[in-house]
Amino acid sequence: MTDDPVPIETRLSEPEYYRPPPSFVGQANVTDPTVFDEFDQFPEGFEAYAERLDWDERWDTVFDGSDPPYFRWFTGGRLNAAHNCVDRHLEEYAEKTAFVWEGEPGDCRRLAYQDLYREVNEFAAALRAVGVEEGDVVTLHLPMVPALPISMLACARLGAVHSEVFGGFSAPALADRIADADSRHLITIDGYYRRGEFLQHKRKADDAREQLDDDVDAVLVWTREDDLHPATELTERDVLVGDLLAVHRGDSVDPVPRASTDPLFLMYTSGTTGKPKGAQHGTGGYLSYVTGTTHSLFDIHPTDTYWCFADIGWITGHSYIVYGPLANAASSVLYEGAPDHPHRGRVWEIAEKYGVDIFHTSPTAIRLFMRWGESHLEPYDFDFKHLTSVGEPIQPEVWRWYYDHVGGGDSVVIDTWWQTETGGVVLSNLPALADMKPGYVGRPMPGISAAILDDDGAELEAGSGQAGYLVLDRPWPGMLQTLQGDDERYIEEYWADFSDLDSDDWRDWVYKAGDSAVEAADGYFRVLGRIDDVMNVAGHRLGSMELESVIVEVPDVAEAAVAARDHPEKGQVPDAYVVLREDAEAGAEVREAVREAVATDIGKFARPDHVTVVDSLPYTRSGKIMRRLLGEISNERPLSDTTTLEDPAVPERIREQVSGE
Ligand code: 6R9
Repeated sequence: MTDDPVPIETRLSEPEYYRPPPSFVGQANVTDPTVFDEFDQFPEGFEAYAERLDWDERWDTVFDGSDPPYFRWFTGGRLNAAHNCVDRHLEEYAEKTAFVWEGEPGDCRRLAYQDLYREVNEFAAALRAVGVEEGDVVTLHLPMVPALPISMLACARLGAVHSEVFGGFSAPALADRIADADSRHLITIDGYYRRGEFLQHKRKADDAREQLDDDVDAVLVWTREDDLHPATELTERDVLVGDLLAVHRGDSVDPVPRASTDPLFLMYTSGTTGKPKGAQHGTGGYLSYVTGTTHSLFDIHPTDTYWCFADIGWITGHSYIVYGPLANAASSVLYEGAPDHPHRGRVWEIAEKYGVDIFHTSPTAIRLFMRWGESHLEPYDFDFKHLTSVGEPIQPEVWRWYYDHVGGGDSVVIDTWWQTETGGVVLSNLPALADMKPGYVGRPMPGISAAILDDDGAELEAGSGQAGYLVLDRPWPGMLQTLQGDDERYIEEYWADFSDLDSDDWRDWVYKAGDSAVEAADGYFRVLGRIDDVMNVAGHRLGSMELESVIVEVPDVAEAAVAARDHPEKGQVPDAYVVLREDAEAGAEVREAVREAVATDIGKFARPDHVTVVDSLPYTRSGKIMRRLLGEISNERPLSDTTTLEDPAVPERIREQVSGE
C-alpha cells in the first residue's frame, strides 16, 4: 500500500437527481430491473453476454476460478473476434455503415460492413504473406484513420495479438513496447493531419527501430493519401501496404477460431513503477463483456449513429469504438483530428453532418467546450439522446453544463468508470434504469461486485461518508488475464493488498483498482481519483515513476520527482521537481531540457509546464519519495504530516523555492 493515507471525504453537499426522459426510457434496450438479479447468478448470469456472439464451439465452463488470480472465462469455447465484428453482419447489414471517417481537412470515407469485410480480408492476407502467424504479437502505431480498426481486425482474423501504441507516443516509448512484447512486426502510416499540419509519423517507427536491440522483421506502412507522402523515406524492411494489397485484391482469409482464453490484444498502460505494463485481454470473455455492455449502456440501435470521440489508441477506443460497437453492428463516426481545427465548432459540425445521436467523450473535452462557451454550439443543429463521459471524475458543474448545453436538457448523461484492466465499464448507471446524479458515477454494472475498503481491508458502509480503496471482489469476463510476461507484477499491482494470496478459492481474491471512492447511502459511487502514483492528464494515464525515469536521464539532473497539479481543463498535469548534479547550473536551460526529454521519450502530451529546481526531495526515512507532499505544494494546499521524513524541513524549503520562481 502507499504511504499516503486515504483522504477522508464527505458526500457532495446537495444530492440532486435527474430522471431519464420518458422518450429515452421508452426506446431503451434494457428496461427491466431484474437484469441485476439475473447477473447476480454468478457466474451463469454472464452467459447472457456470451450468447450475443457467434461461437465456433460453445463453451463448456462459464468460469474457471481454480487458479486465482488467473481467471478463465467460457473455457472450451472457440470463436473469432473479426468474424463476430464483421462477417456475421453481412447477411443483414452488408450495406449498413460500420464507420464513417472524417479526416481533419474535411475529406471523408464511408465503410459499410461489406467494405470493412473486404478491407480486413485483404489486409489479413497481406499480413499472412509477410509472415504473421496465429499467436504472434503485432505492434500497431497508428493514429485515427480507418487503417487502425482494419489492422486490428485483420490481426484478430488471423489469431494474431495486436498491441496498438497510441499514435501520440514517441519513438522510445514505441521501442519499449515492441521490445517488451517481443513483437516481430510493426504497422505504421506515413503521416496524418493534426491542427492543419501533416505529421511525419513514420519517422517515429524509424527512430524506434534504431533503439531496438533486436530489429523487427518487417514494417508495414499505410499511406494517408493514395500515394506515399513525398517526404517519407523507406528502408529495406519497409513494405508499402498499398503494394501488398495490390497483390491480394479480392483475397479472403478464413477467420481462425481461437480458444476463448487465447489473448486478443495487449494494451500498455501506466503503473506505479517506471516500466509500462502490457495488460493482456482474452478473446471470449473480453468480447462478450464489451458486446454486452455496449448494448446495455450505450444503448445502440440499428438506426443510431454513435460517436465515441476518443482515440482508438487507448482502451476506450478498443472497447467502445472497435469491438463493442462493431459486434453490435453499430454505425460509428471516426474523426482524425483536433476538436478546434479549423474552428471550434468542428465537433458539432460533424455531429450535425452525420446525425450523431449517441455521443461519448471525456471530462477534459467537455471542460474545453465549456471554456469556449455555449455560443460556439449555437450555429449547429444536432440532437443527442444519449451522452456519456469517461476517463476522469466529472465535476457536477461540468456534468450540468454537458446536460444543459450539449444534451439540451432532454438526453441521458451517463458517467462510466473503468480501466484498461477491466476491459469494459464496471461502474455506471444503466441509462433507463436509474436516476442520474451529477458527480456520482452510479452503481456497479450487472454482475459486478464493487466495494470500498479501509486501510485494514474492512468494508466501508454505504453512506459512511468515508473514502477508501475501490475494489472489485468478484471476477468478471472483461478483466485482464495477466500482464505481458510478468505474472508477478500482475499479482503485486492488483491483488497483493487485499487478497489471501495462499488461497486457491477465488472468493479470497480481491482486485484493487488503485482509485479511491465513496459510496453514498443510495449505493451510488463517487470516484475521487488515483491513490497511487499514477495521474490522469487529459484522460491519459501517466505514472510518476515513468516520467521520473526519463527526467533523471537528463545529464544535469541527479534526482527527480513528479507530482500531479490540478488543472482546470486537463484535470491534472505533471509538475517536475529536480535536484541537479553538483557542477550543473540551475536555469531556464535545464528546465527546458527536462521538458524536452519528456516530450521526446514519452510524448508531447506528457510535457511538464512547471519544472522546479530544488536542493533536495522529501524522502522518508525508509528512502521513499513522498510525492503526496509535492502534490500539496503544487496545489498550494497546507502540508500534511511530515514526521516520517528524513528531514521534515524539506517541504517548506521547496515551497519557498516554488514561490520564489
Ligand atoms: C477507461 C479509462 C483508468 C483510470 C481509473 C481512474 C480514471 C476512468 C473514470 C475515472 C473517475 C470516471 N477514470 N474513468 N475516474 N470517473 N468515470 O480511462 O482507462 O486509461 O486505464 O484509466 O482513469 O483513475 O483508474 P485508463
